[in-house]
Amino acid sequence: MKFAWKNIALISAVALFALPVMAQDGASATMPAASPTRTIVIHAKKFAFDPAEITLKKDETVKLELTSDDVEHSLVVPELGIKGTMKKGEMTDVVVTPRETGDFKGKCGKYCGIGHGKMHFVVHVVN
Ligand SMILES: [Cu+2]
Repeated sequence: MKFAWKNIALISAVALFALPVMAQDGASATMPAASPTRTIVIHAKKFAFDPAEITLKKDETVKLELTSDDVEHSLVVPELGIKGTMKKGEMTDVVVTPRETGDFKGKCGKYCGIGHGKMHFVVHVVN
Protein backbone atom coordinates (compact mmCIF):
# COMPACT_ATOMS: atom_id res chain seq x y z
CA MET A 1 0.00 0.00 0.00
CA LYS A 2 2.91 2.32 0.65
CA PHE A 3 3.79 2.26 -3.03
CA ALA A 4 0.27 3.18 -4.12
CA TRP A 5 0.08 6.18 -1.79
CA LYS A 6 3.40 7.40 -3.10
CA ASN A 7 2.06 7.24 -6.67
CA ILE A 8 -1.06 9.16 -5.75
CA ALA A 9 1.05 11.86 -4.14
CA LEU A 10 3.22 12.04 -7.24
CA ILE A 11 0.24 12.31 -9.58
CA SER A 12 -1.27 15.05 -7.41
CA ALA A 13 1.97 16.98 -7.45
CA VAL A 14 2.21 16.73 -11.24
CA ALA A 15 -1.42 17.84 -11.58
CA LEU A 16 -0.85 20.84 -9.32
CA PHE A 17 2.07 22.10 -11.35
CA ALA A 18 0.90 21.07 -14.81
CA LEU A 19 -2.70 22.33 -14.68
CA PRO A 20 -1.95 26.05 -14.26
CA VAL A 21 0.51 25.85 -17.18
CA MET A 22 -2.07 24.08 -19.35
CA ALA A 23 -4.70 26.67 -18.41
CA GLN A 24 -2.35 29.48 -19.45
CA ASP A 25 -1.63 27.82 -22.77
CA GLY A 26 -5.33 27.49 -23.39
CA ALA A 27 -5.95 31.14 -22.62
CA SER A 28 -3.15 32.37 -24.86
CA ALA A 29 -4.39 30.17 -27.71
CA THR A 30 -7.78 31.87 -27.69
CA MET A 31 -6.57 35.35 -26.75
CA PRO A 32 -3.09 36.04 -28.09
CA ALA A 33 -1.28 38.90 -26.41
CA ALA A 34 -1.60 41.89 -28.72
CA SER A 35 1.51 43.85 -29.53
CA PRO A 36 1.27 47.62 -29.08
CA THR A 37 -0.19 49.46 -32.08
CA ARG A 38 1.34 52.79 -31.07
CA THR A 39 3.66 54.44 -28.59
CA ILE A 40 2.97 57.53 -26.50
CA VAL A 41 5.88 59.31 -24.84
CA ILE A 42 5.03 61.00 -21.54
CA HIS A 43 7.40 63.40 -19.79
CA ALA A 44 7.21 64.45 -16.17
CA LYS A 45 8.76 67.53 -14.66
CA LYS A 46 8.09 69.62 -11.59
CA PHE A 47 5.10 69.66 -11.36
CA ALA A 48 3.20 68.34 -14.34
CA PHE A 49 2.95 65.57 -16.89
CA ASP A 50 3.32 66.36 -20.58
CA PRO A 51 0.90 65.47 -22.01
CA ALA A 52 -1.34 65.69 -18.94
CA GLU A 53 -4.08 63.68 -20.65
CA ILE A 54 -4.19 61.03 -23.33
CA THR A 55 -6.98 59.30 -25.21
CA LEU A 56 -6.89 55.57 -25.81
CA LYS A 57 -9.29 53.26 -27.59
CA LYS A 58 -10.95 50.47 -25.66
CA ASP A 59 -9.16 47.15 -26.32
CA GLU A 60 -6.28 48.91 -28.08
CA THR A 61 -2.84 47.92 -26.84
CA VAL A 62 -0.57 50.93 -26.45
CA LYS A 63 2.96 51.32 -25.17
CA LEU A 64 3.60 54.25 -22.86
CA GLU A 65 7.19 55.44 -22.64
CA LEU A 66 7.73 57.27 -19.39
CA THR A 67 10.59 59.61 -18.68
CA SER A 68 11.43 62.69 -16.61
CA ASP A 69 13.01 66.00 -17.43
CA ASP A 70 14.25 66.63 -13.90
CA VAL A 71 13.90 64.64 -10.68
CA GLU A 72 12.39 61.18 -10.30
CA HIS A 73 8.61 60.98 -10.66
CA SER A 74 6.27 58.12 -11.40
CA LEU A 75 2.97 57.72 -13.17
CA VAL A 76 0.23 55.75 -11.45
CA VAL A 77 -3.23 55.12 -12.90
CA PRO A 78 -4.57 52.45 -10.53
CA GLU A 79 -7.74 51.51 -12.41
CA LEU A 80 -5.80 50.75 -15.58
CA GLY A 81 -2.91 49.02 -13.86
CA ILE A 82 -0.48 51.69 -15.04
CA LYS A 83 2.52 52.12 -12.79
CA GLY A 84 5.92 53.23 -13.93
CA THR A 85 8.99 55.07 -12.73
CA MET A 86 9.93 58.26 -14.56
CA LYS A 87 13.66 59.01 -14.48
CA LYS A 88 15.71 61.51 -16.42
CA GLY A 89 17.66 59.85 -19.20
CA GLU A 90 15.65 56.62 -18.93
CA MET A 91 12.54 55.26 -20.57
CA THR A 92 10.16 53.04 -18.64
CA ASP A 93 7.84 51.07 -20.91
CA VAL A 94 4.33 50.31 -19.71
CA VAL A 95 2.00 48.37 -22.01
CA VAL A 96 -1.69 48.95 -21.41
CA THR A 97 -4.88 47.55 -22.96
CA PRO A 98 -7.91 49.32 -21.45
CA ARG A 99 -10.99 47.09 -21.35
CA GLU A 100 -13.55 49.71 -20.31
CA THR A 101 -14.43 53.19 -21.52
CA GLY A 102 -14.32 56.16 -19.17
CA ASP A 103 -12.00 58.74 -17.67
CA PHE A 104 -9.33 57.33 -15.40
CA LYS A 105 -7.36 59.54 -13.07
CA GLY A 106 -3.66 59.25 -12.55
CA LYS A 107 -1.08 60.99 -10.42
CA CYS A 108 2.57 61.10 -9.51
CA GLY A 109 3.43 58.23 -7.22
CA LYS A 110 6.86 59.45 -6.13
CA TYR A 111 7.25 62.45 -3.85
CA CYS A 112 9.06 65.03 -5.95
CA GLY A 113 8.66 68.31 -4.09
CA ILE A 114 6.19 70.96 -3.01
CA GLY A 115 3.91 70.59 -6.06
CA HIS A 116 3.84 66.81 -6.04
CA GLY A 117 0.16 66.62 -5.09
CA LYS A 118 -0.78 68.77 -8.08
CA MET A 119 0.59 66.33 -10.65
CA HIS A 120 -2.59 65.03 -12.20
CA PHE A 121 -3.05 62.86 -15.25
CA VAL A 122 -6.14 61.63 -17.09
CA VAL A 123 -6.60 58.71 -19.46
CA HIS A 124 -9.73 58.97 -21.59
CA VAL A 125 -10.78 55.58 -22.93
CA VAL A 126 -13.22 55.73 -25.83
CA ASN A 127 -14.90 53.27 -28.17
CU1 LIG B 1 5.68 63.62 -7.45
